[in-house]
Amino acid sequence: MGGNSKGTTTYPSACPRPPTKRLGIGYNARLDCARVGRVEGKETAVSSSRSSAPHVAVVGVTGAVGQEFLAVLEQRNFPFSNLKLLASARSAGKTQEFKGKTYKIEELTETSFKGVDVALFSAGGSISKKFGPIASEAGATVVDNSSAFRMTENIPLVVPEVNPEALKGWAIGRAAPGQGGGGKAGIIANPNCSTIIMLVPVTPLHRVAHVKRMLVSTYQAASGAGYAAMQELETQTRDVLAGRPAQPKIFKHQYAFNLFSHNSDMYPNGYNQEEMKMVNEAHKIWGDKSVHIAATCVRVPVMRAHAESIYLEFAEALDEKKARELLGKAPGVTLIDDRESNRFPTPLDASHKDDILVGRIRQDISLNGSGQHGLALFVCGDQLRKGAALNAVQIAELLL
Ligand code: 2RA
Repeated sequence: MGGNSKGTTTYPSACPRPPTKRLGIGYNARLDCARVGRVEGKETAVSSSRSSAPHVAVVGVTGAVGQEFLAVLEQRNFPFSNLKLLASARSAGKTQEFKGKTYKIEELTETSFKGVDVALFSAGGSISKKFGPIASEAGATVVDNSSAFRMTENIPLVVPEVNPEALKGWAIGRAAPGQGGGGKAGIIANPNCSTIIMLVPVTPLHRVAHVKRMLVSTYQAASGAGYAAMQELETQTRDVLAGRPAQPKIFKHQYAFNLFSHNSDMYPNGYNQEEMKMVNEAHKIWGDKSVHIAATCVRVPVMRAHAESIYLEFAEALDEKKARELLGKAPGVTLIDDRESNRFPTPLDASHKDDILVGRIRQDISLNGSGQHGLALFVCGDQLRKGAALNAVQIAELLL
């Protein structure tokens, strides 16, 4: 997809295949795909079917994802008539530049959402739990980046390239029922970063050959734990290089020159919360609990893009040539798969990019001669962009 700064939208060269019945999807893939843009270093504009541009609020604007929301809104030229920047009392009164204008950051309160059409939340689960329903009651459509509502029934959990049909009939703010419009409104959940980064490249393969089993290992960047974790990585790296002891504050372990099992809570089954998010969210997004999924999530000393090693077992034959062809035209995916020069995706390549980078596409040789079908991939995606802010803004674009 491409666009220009004059407010027109061009269609992507590669829209998703109309999904198969197996995924239970029946939607206008071409129309939905038109809303899912790629930045590719230039400003991408999205045309709107609304008569007036929405009043937008960003909740948690001083955080790492909050700042990325602003970058993405600006780069994609997201239409807005009014912009409200909300944060905790601590940040209220500070200023923020956006599109050449200076905005005053306001304290998030119960009256913050009067007149707001779309509210992008990234201020943690407890803030979302309290203020998400308040914003929605006030008439805003909420796109929530926390885990507060992801597994709640009737709350859509959406990756625009994967299940845009989950938003069929939804509308932004004042186009919602009770607001003079006929669309559905309320809270929409943005999936966990690791889930998004996994499903964008895996879904085009799933649609063709049906994933029976998926094993994934993540290599997760500091950004997933927020600004403080990014600072901790930098400070510890400097300290260790200067011969000073590393002082863990955010994480229990030394972060610089180390890696450790993901910092989320452990469950009695031996998996941590992040790992179970990948399983449960993938089942909800695909609308298919029969796919067997297991994850191992690891925090690595990388600043802002996650990597994942993904192993897929398919119901039907899918060779690496066909997989490369499918991924080469999948929206939101860039192939970097050059065996000759040993060039494959890296977190640095993926940083500040919209697409998920995919490479190391190879047949599972352990299944040779068994009649079973397996492929391995290595993917990298910017956790703050497609893993968080970009995906949320793309969701809002689907509703314009
Ligand atoms: C992480 N789950 O730990 C987070 C980001 N959403 O990387």
